[in-house]
Amino acid sequence: MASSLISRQFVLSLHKSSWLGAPACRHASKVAPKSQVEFGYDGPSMKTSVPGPRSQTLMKQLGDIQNVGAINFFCNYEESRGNYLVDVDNNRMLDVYTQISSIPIGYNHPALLKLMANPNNLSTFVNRPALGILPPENFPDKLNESLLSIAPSGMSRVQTMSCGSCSNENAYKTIFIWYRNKERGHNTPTDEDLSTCMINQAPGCPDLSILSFMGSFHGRTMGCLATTHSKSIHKLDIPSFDWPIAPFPRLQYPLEEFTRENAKEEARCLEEVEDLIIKWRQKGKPVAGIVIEPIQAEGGDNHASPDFFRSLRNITQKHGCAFHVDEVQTGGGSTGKVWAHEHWGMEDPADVVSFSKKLLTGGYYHKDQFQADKPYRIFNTWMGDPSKNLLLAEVLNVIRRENLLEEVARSGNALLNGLYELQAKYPGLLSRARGQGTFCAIDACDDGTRDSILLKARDKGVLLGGCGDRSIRFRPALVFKECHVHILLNIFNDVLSERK
Ligand code: PSZ
Repeated sequence: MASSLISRQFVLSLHKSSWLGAPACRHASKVAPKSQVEFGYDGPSMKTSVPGPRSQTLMKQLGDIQNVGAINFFCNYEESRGNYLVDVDNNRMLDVYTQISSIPIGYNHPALLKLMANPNNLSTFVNRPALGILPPENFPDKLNESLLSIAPSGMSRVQTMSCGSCSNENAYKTIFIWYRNKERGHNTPTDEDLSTCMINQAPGCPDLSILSFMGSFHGRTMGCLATTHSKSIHKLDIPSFDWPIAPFPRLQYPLEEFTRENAKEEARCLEEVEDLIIKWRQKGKPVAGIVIEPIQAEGGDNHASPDFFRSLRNITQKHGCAFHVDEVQTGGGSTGKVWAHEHWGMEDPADVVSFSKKLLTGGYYHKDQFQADKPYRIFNTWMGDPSKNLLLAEVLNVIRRENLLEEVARSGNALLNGLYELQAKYPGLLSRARGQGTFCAIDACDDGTRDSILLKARDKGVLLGGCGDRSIRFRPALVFKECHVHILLNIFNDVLSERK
């Protein structure tokens, strides 16, 4: 059976993975220190350029069925381990992009394989329930063990969903329901509300809005898309809402050299937020909520200071809008904390926090008052997937057992320092190194250079992602250790030195 084969291979790899094979120091990077016992491989291994011949054949085959324009290559998930993704041409790449930032503890983690092999868990994987009507007996316990054990400050309620967009979409609906009940002073709709909503008219379908930020990404479903402003290709030809869009701060780097300018830039954006709230109220489309990513990810890894977020939170309270923090990409540990908003140091950081990706299940936490007032108002067939909660509970055990958040802080520090060194060494090529934990990025001089660096790095065995106009982003799993940082930096340096 596939899974017993995998476990046997793990046992073998446990014996031979002491980093003896780590590449020697070539640049910024130090000799890779010995890792703790690792269940993965000891470095990239490339047999073909990527995509290789087998991937190309499969691409043609799938091309007869779907659009394959976005496919990079086909993967061999059975052979992938830890930080290494193996493709169908037997290329083994250090994965610093992790399925668009969504693999928490690497590929084929032994703890997760063990969980899958436990007969007591089989029924959870085989029988997918319609959670909103027929949940399994262990559902409350599993929620307590998984999502509620990491609930953001001030929140003890969570609604699971299937993906990030679905989570945001339903979180917006929750916010609108809360806002209208607040306006009414009670939660009983009028007959007019009930009849007008059936024909998409006010007052049943009120003209409320969600304020979002330029450069943000909150998903591609129609409500979410109205708050997504990262790339025009996402939005082209799709009808949308006339909702307010505020500027997101554009910080200058290095931060310590531009303290005054950056503070001024953040104050400008905050002022614009308040102006927009007032303007949209006057237009008759009050802002029911503000949605923001703690670090704008798809939009180019744009950061703002804790002060900015604290002030924004105060603005939402002053104007009676909900504050929705979208942690779909930042949540799950890669910033060095489970939630990026923890870096703001607030007791009451948000009203709603959405998640997906590294948390395996989608969903959102919310304050008690955001609980939908009637059944079936927030509802769909699956409402999440209990098998993902089971996996998540074990992922959280591994994170605690292996102190992975400390590890992320350590690797993140090594990664960011390495990026500082590389941008000093290649000033015409790289700039604006930035990050929190291993959630790091650096800018190339233009988009063409960025794209070619990404492809060259891939052919040398390192998978990276792009974001924004010309940023390179680093999104490793939480098991990415300092030794992996050095492998990454050495290869990245090789790519850059060839361009010089
Ligand atoms: O191109 C795409 O559709 C992509 S590439 C990366 C994402 C989507 N990220 C998803 C995402 C996110 O980063 C944030 C901050 N919020 C919401 C979403 C939507 O999540 P999914 O893709 O699960 O619907």
